[in-house]
Amino acid sequence: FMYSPVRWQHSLWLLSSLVWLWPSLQNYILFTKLKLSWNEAQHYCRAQYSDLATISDEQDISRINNLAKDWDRAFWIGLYDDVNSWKWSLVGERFYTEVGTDYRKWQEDQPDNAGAVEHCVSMMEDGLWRDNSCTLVKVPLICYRGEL
Ligand SMILES: [Ca+2]
Repeated sequence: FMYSPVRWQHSLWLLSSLVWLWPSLQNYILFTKLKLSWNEAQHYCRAQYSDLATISDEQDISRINNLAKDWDRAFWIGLYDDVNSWKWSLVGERFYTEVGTDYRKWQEDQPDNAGAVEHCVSMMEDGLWRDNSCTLVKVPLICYRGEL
């Protein structure tokens, strides 16, 4: 048996680089154990990552569906209503594809602003979106991590 410190060091270095690279490749982070209001969810994502998830095309949808495939309930995304129009919580053109900020994937008959209190958007188990009360509904969330 020959102990090879150089080889061991090399493997360690390789491993730590992988661990370091992995999170930066994962742009969406789903938190299934938290149940927060939309504003709490926004605060949580802004404190730890970039913001609540922005979704700007079909590719984003399929990435999130992959991430959430074992998850069958609603979670907050970054879309909210400032009364006049829907907006993404995450600000900055560089985060958006050529589709821009206009991409939407509503459930049938949504958004309906039921009770005139639904100003925040969640993604449902079918992958489609609906507007909900920002404060009455407490669900998990999906954050977005922008490239540094
Ligand atoms: Ca609704």
